[in-house]
Amino acid sequence: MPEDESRRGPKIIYLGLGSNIGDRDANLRDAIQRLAAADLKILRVSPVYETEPVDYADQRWFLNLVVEAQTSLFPMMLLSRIGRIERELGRVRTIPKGPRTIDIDILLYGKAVVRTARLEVPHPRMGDRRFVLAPLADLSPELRHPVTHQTIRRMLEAAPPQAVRRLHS
Ligand code: GSY
Repeated sequence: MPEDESRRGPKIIYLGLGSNIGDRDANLRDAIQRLAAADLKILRVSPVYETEPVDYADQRWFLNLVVEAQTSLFPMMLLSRIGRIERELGRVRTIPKGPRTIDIDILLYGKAVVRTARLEVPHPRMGDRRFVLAPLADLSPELRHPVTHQTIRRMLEAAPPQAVRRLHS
């Protein structure tokens, strides 16, 4: 992949959203509304899943979904936008990997590979997370990971066990 993949024209991106504090469903909807902008067009939203917490088990189950969007924002600008929306929605980082009103992760940014101290894309842990892969596979099962070239369907089949339950479309 050319180094400047992230710089040529609008890109299709996939964002993973999660919430496990307060009205989880309302938090997700609020975040999607705030993400939508002239430079970030929401294309599709996956079904919502209720998912067992990973990493830090002693917390409420999450609601997770994946958004497909088209954006002209460069990756670091997208990261800043996301950070602003997380703050607006009252996200406070207390326990690392712990409860949060909203979490928005950049999963994929076109076919770009970004490796900086602040941002890694594709998301480095997406292959271990059914809470990401299940909703992503609902949207784009044949999409390929830009580094491993595995399809999302195959990544989901190979992912470690985690309870995830689809709630509604
Ligand atoms: O990285 C996203 C925040 N997060 C989640 C999540 O969104 N869903 C589940 N099921 N577990 C999680 N652990 C963390 S950290």
